[in-house]
Amino acid sequence: MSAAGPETKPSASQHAEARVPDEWVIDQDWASYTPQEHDVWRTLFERQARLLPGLACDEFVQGMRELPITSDRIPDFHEMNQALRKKTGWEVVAVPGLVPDDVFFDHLAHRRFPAGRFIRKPTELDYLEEPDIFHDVFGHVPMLMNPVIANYIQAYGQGGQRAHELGVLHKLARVYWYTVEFGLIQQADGIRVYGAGIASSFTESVFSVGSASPNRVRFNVDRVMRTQYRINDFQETYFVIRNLDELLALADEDFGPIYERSQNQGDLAPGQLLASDDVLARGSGEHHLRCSPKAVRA
Ligand code: HBI
Ligand code: FE
Repeated sequence: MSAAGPETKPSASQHAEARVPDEWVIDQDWASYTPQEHDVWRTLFERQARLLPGLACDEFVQGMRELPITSDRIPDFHEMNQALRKKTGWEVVAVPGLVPDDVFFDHLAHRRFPAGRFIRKPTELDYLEEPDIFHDVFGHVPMLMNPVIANYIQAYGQGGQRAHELGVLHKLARVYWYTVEFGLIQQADGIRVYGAGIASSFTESVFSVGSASPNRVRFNVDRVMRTQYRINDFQETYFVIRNLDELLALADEDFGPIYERSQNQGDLAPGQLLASDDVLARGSGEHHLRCSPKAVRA
């Protein structure tokens, strides 16, 4: 995902000077979670664990199985990180909420996944503005147990700084959005979820795979880079990869020429389809017709 020519993954030491101060990292302070907060975790975990068989991809299920994450309490990062470090060399660090882009990228480039330490309130189980511990841990960490996703997300962190300098960060962010957050994958038994934004959402996990409303289009990085996305409603279009190795290839690809090609092509609205799209399912669009206009991230 470098923009400056083919590049193998740099070792952490090559990035040592670029390290940002640690002030955005906070102590998880696991002991201070209240019984009510553990209850919210349990509620979310139990309903999602019931739902995901048949919806989540095999790699997600496998990652979850190998992690010491259970319904009965909010995970302790120290404990969870032992399993994660051993498997892919990643670790989770606690942050207060959304962190600035450069800090976010620096963490990812060093295989540290920034996770909210707070958990949503019982009154807002289905919608929240900032990523909380349920989204970040339940949604993202199982996939970070997979070596391919582990490399892909690190490459995204490495590509972020470069994309920022080139003024094309929004384009890279779309690729992250439509893969790491809202990606679908083709499996032998059907289309399945690998994106964390979907996997951690009770309503969207059903919608993304089962509803007739959204488009499901074969993933194509040029196409995705031009596509705006919805930040506070279900996606109108999901992009489907054939297998995780597709992301591995993407991580090694030079994004420079892709950014350049995309300059001459306009942005696409979230629900728009192109003649050149490999459409797996053309959506009816009914969900978004019924809703009032919602925010679209250009
Ligand atoms: N911070 N904690 C946190 N989590 C995110 O997912 C996140 C962030 N800061 C910036 C950011 N994401 C995105 O805007 C980047 O992908 C561009
Ligand atoms: Fe996320």
